[in-house]
Amino acid sequence: MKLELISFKLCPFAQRAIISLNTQNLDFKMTYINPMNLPDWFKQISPTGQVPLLKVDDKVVFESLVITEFINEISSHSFHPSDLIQRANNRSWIVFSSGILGDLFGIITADEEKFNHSKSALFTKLAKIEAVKNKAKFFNGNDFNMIDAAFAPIFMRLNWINEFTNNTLSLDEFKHLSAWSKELLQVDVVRGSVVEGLDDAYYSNIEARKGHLSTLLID
Ligand SMILES: N[C@@H](CCC(=O)N[C@@H](CS)C(=O)NCC(=O)O)C(=O)O
Repeated sequence: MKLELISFKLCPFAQRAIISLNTQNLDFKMTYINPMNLPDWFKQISPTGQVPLLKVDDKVVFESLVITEFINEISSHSFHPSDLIQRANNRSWIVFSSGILGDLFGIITADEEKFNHSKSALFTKLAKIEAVKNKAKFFNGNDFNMIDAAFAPIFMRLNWINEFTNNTLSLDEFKHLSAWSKELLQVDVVRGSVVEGLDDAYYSNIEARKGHLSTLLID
């Protein structure tokens, strides 16, 4: 089976797929395209016009959560917990995590009023995860699971935003999330899931969006 993942360098949804492919040790070709100049071949094969897309031989799988489930299904072992209720619960929180990426988009792009709205929506969601997260290293314990791959791109961006500003989105009030974030950001497959210098590209992206967050940037 030939796998090719198509994405933009900055896409957090695709980053989940990269982390999952590498966690499961699957060979794949990575193809980055430019969001400002989408190639015609991409427009022809992408039903939504969005990335990530996983090409599997001559078929296309889209939607990051479907892609990560597919990656798990073709792997020799599952990186979901084996308990069925725990697994369903993990999947629920994985879907929930996509809403956080929506809040982050608002935080990066919006004027002050919408920024405050997105920040408050983000913190409401973070508080709900804090309430269910325990002291374990990762979400379920010592094993790095799909849910960890789903949340890692979020924590990476929160960490960057806190570094680039005066801790605008500090996780200090969330003890378990802070510890989980720290663990996730040290994992090799997480660190290796972005191209070199992506933090700088993220900074430039915040600047270029000219939203409220760009006024909070420090050098
Ligand atoms: N629900 C989709 C969301 C993917 C998504 O929003 N991708 C962004 C890039 S990070 C995109 O392609 N944006 C371009 C567009 O919406 O036209 C998924 O989970 O894969």
